Amino acid sequence: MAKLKCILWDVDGTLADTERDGHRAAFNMAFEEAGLERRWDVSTYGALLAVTGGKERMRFDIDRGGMPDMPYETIAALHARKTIHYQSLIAEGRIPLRSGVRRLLEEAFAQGITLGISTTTTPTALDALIEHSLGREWFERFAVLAAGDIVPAKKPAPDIYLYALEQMGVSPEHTLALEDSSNGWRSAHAAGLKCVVTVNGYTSGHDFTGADLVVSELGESDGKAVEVLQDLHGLSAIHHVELAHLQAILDD
Ligand code: XBP
Ligand code: MG
Repeated sequence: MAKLKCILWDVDGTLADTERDGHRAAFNMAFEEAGLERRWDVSTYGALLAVTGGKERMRFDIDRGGMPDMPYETIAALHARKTIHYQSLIAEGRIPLRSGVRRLLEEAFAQGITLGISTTTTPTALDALIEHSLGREWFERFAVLAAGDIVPAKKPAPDIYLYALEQMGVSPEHTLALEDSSNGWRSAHAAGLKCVVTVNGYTSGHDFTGADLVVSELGESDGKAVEVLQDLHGLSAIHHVELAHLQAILDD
């Protein structure tokens, strides 16, 4: 019997390219509104993505002298405003799903594969993306929405994946993770999961040594062929990532 019973999806960078024009833009809006001079430009933000979690990212920037010091309560309040701005940007429909995401989600759902979310993002930011980019029916279709501060240690710690697995009652050997970053891949790997990585502009230079499959996109049958950047399972000639490929990776 096929091993694949569950797919756990990362959100930022995997479901959609939310970081540059979503999260980064929303942080800058919150900084401006609060009268702070700091702005995170595209390349600065790329470096800051080494730290997962928006509040943790701000603390990191403060500690390296990028922003004035402030107590946790101020960081949390600024971050709450950032999340509201992010929700508005998402509601405007500015950030589409990445290619192949809806196709694979729908095919897996139709085949009875358990689907879940495993992300460091704030739950209300995740809700906005589900509502406006995926569709409200997906609130019911995901078996678990594991997000944000629900676990104390964010990615690359395995905690959010372990939490999602426990909530769904599924074992790692029956589950595949979909990620876009090295922190995400390390988190999934540390939780004992096989992992397919779809890179983006911020993560294409990351180290994914040991990841099962690294591709430029999930892709579509009628689109251009995806670039296979790393492959451990004889999938180097694929045109786009299909459910059968994910099944083959788990069975291998
Ligand atoms: C995503 C993150 C998040 C977002 C911002 O990582 O690191 O911090 O950048 O979200 P991953 P919040 O895709 O690995 O989950 O500001 O809501 O924390
Ligand atoms: Mg990600």
